Amino acid sequence: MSKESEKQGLTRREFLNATAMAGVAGVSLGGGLMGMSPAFAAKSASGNATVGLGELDEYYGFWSGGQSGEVRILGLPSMRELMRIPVFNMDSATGWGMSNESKDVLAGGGGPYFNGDAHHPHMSMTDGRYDGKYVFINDKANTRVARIRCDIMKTDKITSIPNVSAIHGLRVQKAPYTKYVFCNAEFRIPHPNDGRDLTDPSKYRTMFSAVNAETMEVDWQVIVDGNLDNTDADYTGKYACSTCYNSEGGVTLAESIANERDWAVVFNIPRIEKAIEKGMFTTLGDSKVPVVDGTHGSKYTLYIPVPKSPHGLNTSPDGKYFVANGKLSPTVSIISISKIDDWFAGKLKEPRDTIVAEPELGLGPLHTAFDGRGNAYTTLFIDSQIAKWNVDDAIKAYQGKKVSYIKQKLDVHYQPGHNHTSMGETRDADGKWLVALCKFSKDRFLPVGPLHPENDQLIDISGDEMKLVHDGPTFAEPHDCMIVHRSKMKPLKIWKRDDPFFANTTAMAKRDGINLTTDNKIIRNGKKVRVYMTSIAPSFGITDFKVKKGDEVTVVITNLDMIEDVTHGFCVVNHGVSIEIGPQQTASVTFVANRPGVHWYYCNWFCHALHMEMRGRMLVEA
Ligand code: K7E
Ligand code: CUA
Repeated sequence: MSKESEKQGLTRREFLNATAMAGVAGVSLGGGLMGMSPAFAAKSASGNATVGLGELDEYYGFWSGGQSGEVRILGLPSMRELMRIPVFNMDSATGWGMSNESKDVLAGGGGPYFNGDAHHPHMSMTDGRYDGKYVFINDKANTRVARIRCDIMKTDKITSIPNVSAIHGLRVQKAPYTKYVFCNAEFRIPHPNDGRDLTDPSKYRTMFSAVNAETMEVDWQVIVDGNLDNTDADYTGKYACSTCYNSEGGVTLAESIANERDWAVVFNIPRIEKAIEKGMFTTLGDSKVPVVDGTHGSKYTLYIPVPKSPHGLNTSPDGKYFVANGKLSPTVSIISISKIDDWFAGKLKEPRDTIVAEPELGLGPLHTAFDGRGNAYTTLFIDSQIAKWNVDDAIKAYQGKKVSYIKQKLDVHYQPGHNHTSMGETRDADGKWLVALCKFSKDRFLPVGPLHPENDQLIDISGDEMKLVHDGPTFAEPHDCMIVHRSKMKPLKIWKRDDPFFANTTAMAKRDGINLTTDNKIIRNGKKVRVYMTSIAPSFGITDFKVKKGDEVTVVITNLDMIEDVTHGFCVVNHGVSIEIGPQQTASVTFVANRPGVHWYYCNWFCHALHMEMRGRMLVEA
């Protein structure tokens, strides 16, 4: 052990002690945390997971960026932020929303929109295990679903979901492979929403949608009662289950919370698929997506009454249970998946016969994560705690046996929403780390104005006791995250020349007779000018080009550098033009040259000692 790590170890112990003390004294953790060691020194309390300077993390964490519309990659356990992936937002650094390639992706989602509200990132799976291929994420704000390619860590598809409003809950089909991405639309609207039934909420409906993971088209939709919230899938491919509030069908708050119980709704995927195969579906308005009626009493769904306004829905990694989190009720409802089989086989009397336990955990249970050793970890929004409890013990207690199922309650920072365990939504749940995403940071960090950061906390769950090991601010508003072992990931270090991400641009070059890796040429076509150039540090293949005022200019750049991390940029001063061009990538941007004069363009990604000199002139004739 080096002097430095010894010192960090000591600070760690002091920190843990301070936390334990603060736990007794309520939740005023301030002083004890101020002196904690830097984030990169996060260390498991069992002493086996230090990430030293220059060492690589064991896990990739994918964080949703909430209202920022992006996805972030953190290394765990260090909690170092590694990358931001623009998805629904515009991004000045990478030119997302400016480059033609990103505009093509964004166009798939309708719009134009410049905002997103990204809550739930989830990776594609095979046999209930992460496959490292895609991450899918919802946009509640503009009713969209996006896909990120994990080899290049860029968004490659965005789909606008028809017939519904506000996609919230999102999860993937876990087995046999991710054929579908399941998406819950939250708000109820008239069907179709074309101006009819405006003031008749009894006609409003929402739907559960299955997006095809490869084509990103909506394969089918299911009409439901109530408002859909969160969702998860089982480990056989047969079921998805969604929490559902507002069984009343109300439009005001009071109307929506009148009933004592709402539902967890189970979708029978094979039955829905069979109905669609047989043509037993309708369509709505202009949409061609097959729609089946899964409202109360339908053979496609099962409505299980649970305490009102349930929120998170989580499948245990042994594949046995769906857990619906109570939110307004201090309980979670444990639903047996084999009893769902029994229900659909006609063997049960009441939908609630599928519930095998309803343990009381504390105030405001929102989301539950699992460690693969039979324990569950539930965020208590109101208590600002994580409750660790044992699933089997909770079931025994429900059967009347005298066992205490709560193992520990850990104070976390104010109002935790989601939590997530390492590999915890897969068969590989390894019970090492738990992240709590807290909505407030209050006085925890240097004040930065009325808008405060939020607070991510990392908890070591490898031992018998949960131990808080990291506490760090984060920008608006990570709803959720997902923790993937690095062995599952194979990101590229430089682009492949035939990458489909820029296939449209390559096709355009081909039509223009251009060889992208050798040619530096200007093609004119009336008022359209296409400037093809290469780049190799520290110069652009074309250092000046002339256009006329009002010309529509498309600049296409191919970065010939083969060296990892030598990214160039292309920025035209006073034109709102800025794009990223990674090694071996082709990227393009189109703009109107509407001001006569000399306009310099420059490389805005540091690439070379002569990076400042990597520039050229656009000469615009009056
Ligand atoms: Cu609980 Cu959108 Cu998953 Cu917020 S959701 S916390
Ligand atoms: Cu190229 Cu900086």
